[in-house]
Amino acid sequence: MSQPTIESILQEKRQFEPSPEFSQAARIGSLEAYEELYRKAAQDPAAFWAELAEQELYWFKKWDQVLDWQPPFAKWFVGGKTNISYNCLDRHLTTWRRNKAALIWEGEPGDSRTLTYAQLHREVCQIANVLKDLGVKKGDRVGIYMPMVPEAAIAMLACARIGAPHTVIFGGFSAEALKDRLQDAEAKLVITADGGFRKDKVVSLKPAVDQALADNAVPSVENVLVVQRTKAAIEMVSGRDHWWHELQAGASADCPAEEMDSEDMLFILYTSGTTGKPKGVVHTTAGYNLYTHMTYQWTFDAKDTDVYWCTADVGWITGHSYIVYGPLSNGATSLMYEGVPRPSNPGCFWDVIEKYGVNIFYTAPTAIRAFIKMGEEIPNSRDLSSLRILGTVGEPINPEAWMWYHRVIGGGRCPIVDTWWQTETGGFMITPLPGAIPTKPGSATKPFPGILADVVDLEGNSVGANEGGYLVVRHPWPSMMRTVYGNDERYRRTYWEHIPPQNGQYLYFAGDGARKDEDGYFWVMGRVDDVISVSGHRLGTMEIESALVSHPAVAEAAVVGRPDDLKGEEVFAFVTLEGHFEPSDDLKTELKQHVVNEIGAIARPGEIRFAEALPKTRSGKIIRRFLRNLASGESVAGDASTMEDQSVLEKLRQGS
Ligand code: 7RM
Repeated sequence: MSQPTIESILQEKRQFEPSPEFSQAARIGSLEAYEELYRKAAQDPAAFWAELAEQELYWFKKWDQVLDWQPPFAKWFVGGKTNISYNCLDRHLTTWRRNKAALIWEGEPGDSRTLTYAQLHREVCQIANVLKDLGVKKGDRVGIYMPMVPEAAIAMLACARIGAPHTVIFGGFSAEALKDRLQDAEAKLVITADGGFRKDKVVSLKPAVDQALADNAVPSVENVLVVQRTKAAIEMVSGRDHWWHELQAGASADCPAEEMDSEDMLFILYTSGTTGKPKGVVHTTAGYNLYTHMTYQWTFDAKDTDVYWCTADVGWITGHSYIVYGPLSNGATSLMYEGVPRPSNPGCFWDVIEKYGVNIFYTAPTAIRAFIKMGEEIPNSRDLSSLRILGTVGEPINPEAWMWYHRVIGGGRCPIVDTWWQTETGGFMITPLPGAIPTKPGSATKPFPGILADVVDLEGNSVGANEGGYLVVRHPWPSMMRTVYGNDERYRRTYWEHIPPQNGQYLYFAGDGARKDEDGYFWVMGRVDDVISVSGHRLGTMEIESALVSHPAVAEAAVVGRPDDLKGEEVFAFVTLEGHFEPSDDLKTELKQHVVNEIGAIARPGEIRFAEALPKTRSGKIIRRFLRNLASGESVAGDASTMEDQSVLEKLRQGS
């Protein structure tokens, strides 16, 4: 029931049409309307985006040039001046939305808070002034390491307001991982909290910041701003650390939004790739604003009365684009929840939907699979009738999980938008528009207007219907990443040269395998590189391997994903030891904990297997294909003749 196989989805023939009532009330209400939009956009993408940019965003100054494309480097709305914090806040204040709920927050131990647009604006302005008082200037990077509290969104918007790019680091990352990212970004200030509540426990955050900054490891950081959430006893370093609430209390609520160039950096977000170090994905101001605005509006068929809930953490791109920027730019009501489903509270999601009358619910397949296990009596006993659209993201959804979601959560009446996209793409790339595109369980359906997606071979030629290939995009789009922070070459290599450009035609290589069926529907099959997905969290196998070999006992490590019913994939590590270390269960436990310390709990190996040697080619490359087979208990497939030492496989099979 974990990852879909080609065979299983090739047989998937079910199709679900939106109801006539739904389509009638929808922004894009028929397949013809979608196709017309798509055609118009594909003919002249720049003109299409320019028209929307004019209609949908506020500009201090209009752009001179819509698109400047010097492959693989794109600039959108060149010469324009705008500010995403202004578009998310200020422009709503002169409308009836002034007193509309912008953020509804449900905290873990039962506390909750609602911030109207006027209230959110006020707090953002205050914190923006606090940042300025602490010496943060336009262009300075600010690290944000927070639990799921409104202050996380406030911090992001405050940074955007003064033009200080933020880099949000997921609160589940360890001090080591935090340090790496703060160093790479050369952050000037860090915003954190004493801790947060996670799965019935208080988790600490500030001590990890202290540890990351110890011994002046990140010399660029001058100040730390600390939100009081758990009231746990923490150390405050005098002169460096400041309480958020204390500084906020003395701060003016008057802080005009900085006039940003369209291409000024809005944020860096680190994500895993094939090689060791995470990449700092760079997004800029105007294009990202426009694209997350439009994709939120059309994909979730935004109505002003909606309560919208995305269950992601703000530490991931989904939280950036679809908890904070996309919804708020549209003047929506965005719900933020601190909790996660767990055995002690298996109904918590449905309670939140019932309590707030959530209309649009956006979550991940891994969560849906966990709910299936817990039984449908739990959601069946809650009132979920407010729901009108369901969404899914993060990994391929297997048709069974899709059907369960549709039937049990959606009551058979809610369109499911299966949104394929990435940290790098900024916003939804392939997704149904719910009033227009009939859905098929397991398919993300069709590209968003303006997105020239395709499935190709390694030469960049489109493959035929139902043939597997690589998912690519043939034309730049407004929210595409601009570069890898500080590393243009890595950007070029990773995304634009994997499939060599031909006659100056560059293809964006997403790293996913896919096929297109006879109706032009996309079926995303998963990563084709060494990136694995554990509970929808993206992890590079190299990162985990580096963490393992940094332990004195480990000589060599190879990490693969093992299919898992609940998590999609689980981390499975093969490890060879340094001569004087003996395999033992204690050592396994120690190594697992070591990975947690180096990266964070999301990367904890589910299993470690000690080996005398790893299977390698004659040129010394680890043959992961074999290890994947071994990890999933399958027989080793394919040709083992390139292997240097044939006895290695046999020993691995018998290994403990
Ligand atoms: C938004 C996000 C990106 C990777 C991507 C895919 C996988 C995401 C879907 C999906 C199939 C989907 N950003 N992925 N959404 N696969 N169907 N609807 O997840 O940067 O963290 O990950 O996630 O492999 O390349 S991410």
